[in-house]
Amino acid sequence: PKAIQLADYQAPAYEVTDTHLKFELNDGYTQVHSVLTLKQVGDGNELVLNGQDLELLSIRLDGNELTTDDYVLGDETLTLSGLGASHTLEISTQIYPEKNTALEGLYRSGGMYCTQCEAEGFRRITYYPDRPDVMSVFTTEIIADAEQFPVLLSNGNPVSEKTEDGKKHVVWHDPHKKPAYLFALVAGDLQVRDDHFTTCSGREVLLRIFVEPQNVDKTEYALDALKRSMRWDEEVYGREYDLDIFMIVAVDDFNMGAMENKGLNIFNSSCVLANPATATDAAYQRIEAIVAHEYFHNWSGNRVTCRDWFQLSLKEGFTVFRDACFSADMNSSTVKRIEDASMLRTVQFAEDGGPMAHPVQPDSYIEISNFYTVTIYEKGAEIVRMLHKILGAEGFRKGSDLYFERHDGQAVTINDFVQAMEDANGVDLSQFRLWYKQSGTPVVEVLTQYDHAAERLTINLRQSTPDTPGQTNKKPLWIPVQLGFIAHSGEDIEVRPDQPDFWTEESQVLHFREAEQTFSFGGVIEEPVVSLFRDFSAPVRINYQHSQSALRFMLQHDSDGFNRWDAGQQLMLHWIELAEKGRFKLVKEDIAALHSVISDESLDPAMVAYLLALPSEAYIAETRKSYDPVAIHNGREQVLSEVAEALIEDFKACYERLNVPAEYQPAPADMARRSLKNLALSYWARASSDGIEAAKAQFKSADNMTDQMAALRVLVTCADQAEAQEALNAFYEQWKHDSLVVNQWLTVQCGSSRLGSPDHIEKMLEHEAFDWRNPNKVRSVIGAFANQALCHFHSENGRGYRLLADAVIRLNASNPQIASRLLTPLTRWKRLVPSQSHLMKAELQRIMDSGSLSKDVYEVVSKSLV
Ligand code: BAL
Ligand code: ZN
Repeated sequence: PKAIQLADYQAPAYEVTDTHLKFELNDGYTQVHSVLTLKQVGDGNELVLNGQDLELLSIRLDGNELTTDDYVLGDETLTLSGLGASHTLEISTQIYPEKNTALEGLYRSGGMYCTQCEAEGFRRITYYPDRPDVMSVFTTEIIADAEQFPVLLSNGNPVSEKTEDGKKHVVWHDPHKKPAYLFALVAGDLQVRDDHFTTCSGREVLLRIFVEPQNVDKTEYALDALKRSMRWDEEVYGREYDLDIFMIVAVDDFNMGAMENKGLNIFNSSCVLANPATATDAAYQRIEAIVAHEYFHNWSGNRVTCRDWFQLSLKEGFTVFRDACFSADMNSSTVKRIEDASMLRTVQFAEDGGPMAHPVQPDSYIEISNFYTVTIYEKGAEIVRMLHKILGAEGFRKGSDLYFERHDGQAVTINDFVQAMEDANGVDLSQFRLWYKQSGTPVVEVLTQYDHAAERLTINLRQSTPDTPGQTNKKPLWIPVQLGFIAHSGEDIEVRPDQPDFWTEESQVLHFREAEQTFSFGGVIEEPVVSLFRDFSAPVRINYQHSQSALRFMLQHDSDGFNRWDAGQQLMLHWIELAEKGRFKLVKEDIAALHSVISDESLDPAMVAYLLALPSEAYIAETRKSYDPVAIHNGREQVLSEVAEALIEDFKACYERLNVPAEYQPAPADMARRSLKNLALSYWARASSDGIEAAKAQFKSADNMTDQMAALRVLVTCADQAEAQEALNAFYEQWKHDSLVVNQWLTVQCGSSRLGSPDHIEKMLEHEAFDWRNPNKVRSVIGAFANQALCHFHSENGRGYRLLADAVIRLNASNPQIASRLLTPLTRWKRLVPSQSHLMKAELQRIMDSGSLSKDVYEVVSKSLV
């Protein structure tokens, strides 16, 4: 397969001003008739249409039927040459949604039809210029059996509806120009929950969530989150919704989390359905964030879209930043920041240091589906966040206003976004643009020196970015360093650099812009603890050795919640390293620091839960140049047990204090209480049989999934094997009718470092609840195993790797996107200890040799083997 290059971008010769689609959904096959109004807008008289797995029935140009002499039909294109200024092109194709297991284009999920067109799914529906810079006004007619498919949906507003001879016909019209990737169609026997929203200018919008009948009682929270998102986007960005109707549909078989199709968002049911009995607090928070994310795309993605797929982060990075700020406003902003930064440091740093490392604006790809990555999304969001820090809230808003005003209705580039920020604020962001072009995680080395006599502190900063595939000799970046000085009293003292040009008072940010810079600060009357990169102000690795006592001090006193948490993480990383060397003993100062955190009732309980949680095995691995996953697991387990034993009375008391009867509410304060309660339970149960009994009691009596699942996880982790299995069996009996709950049940065991052995995984692949066609099931079993049950996945005999490779080979044929995503853990082979590394590489090679690979899998495997 050939790589596509950003440098080869050419504007289209023709635009499609209007697109009329007619879908006839029949049992076993679907016919699609399109009428495209073409207008020449660029150089050339050639029109290239994309098409994949289509049966071409007929093609007419300006009413005349064309023969095979009139066009060139390639493997994945249909080309017409010698065209004039304007034409009408009519095409009929036949497709087979029932056989579509890739879940791209039009497919069947259970009893319904649905679509997924981003990035290049529309070409599996009909021949079309399937590229985001071709924006068209769509009218869609759907014809289907009235009894089986009473609900027929597409983008925009409904125009007409009738039933004739047992067939239902509906027409939808979307007045807003859009690229084909935002097209959507749904047909099914669905129930709807309705609500209304009055926009800031007083327009009434009908809000509708369509679900299968058994799920109507799981729609309230998403609707509520939608209304909050709509209001927030008006208040924070001045963005109003622009159609009379906004629809969400829940679908069980879905490759992604959700999709922002204009006016008709389609969601993976796991990212939208919730009620207290079946969804955990984490699921509620995920739903709130994803509903907001998809809604925010209406402006950042749909009204202003991407010129080409190299610009994917234009909409994704910006929209992730927007949804993160929304979630921060709805909940605890510090906790949200900890969660996001922790994920970035674990997953994105690993990607950025591996064979698939790519810039936030890549310059080439083989399969664009492989680039829906944490780099494009989360690192992209961090870049937007840095702009926000550099420009300030007001300056950033001026920039976003200009961006939306200037580019509404256009398909644009990342550079257009930065240009709007630049023009609105009169700043030069040329150097800042490098963040989009250079891959790899920058490393910042920090040296501090305090001169007591001169009352002066100096900070020396040096930056470098490691080589990554295809990139060497990187230039210095503009790195915002949010900074604080903490006095012995625990209070912050004023930060006043001698170089005011490099300092923004509003955000307390130092602008670090050269390979090496030294900043000095006068009037510092005592040696402070230096709190660097507060709020995780830049996505970099920091090399700065705080002493153990400084870390304990920060854990108790840093006014910046993120750094307070991070200080604890650094302490714990050190403990785990010592434990791996057989030299760990929790000292009384550590116990005192943890005790002061757990007993501080003035703190947000959700924050306390994070402060007391050890770094994940995946993050620990990410901090090492080379790692032994089993040693990490054992070291971490030892530290967990010592902490549990040392603070057993604290954990017990904390659990008992917070385990109060209360009606379940998915509200921030209640979620925070449950998170600390369940963390305390997990430590208590590790250290005592009373804790296990408390978990059993909670498992039996819980009236909400957060508490029930937390108790089950504790039993799976700490109870003896028979008791753990008994709880799992009881849980399955209780919930086997609910597929989303069953997924959680699969995850808790397949991701368990106790139960998730290769034998167990193979058993679960044969279980009645498992289904290879459903991506959520695959993720719950194989994804959980390979990403969470690390000591089993990395078993010495290589069986874990073999199991994953077998799954990838199997899915390569049916669902390449999922196959390629599952592969990620195997791409890390170079960082593992040699004994594991060569076993992993051998499995990658076996995949490579296994026969006809999809572009998706080929790209990841071939780049990983280099
Ligand atoms: N655009 C694909 C799904 C999402 O990022 O919203
Ligand atoms: Zn998105």
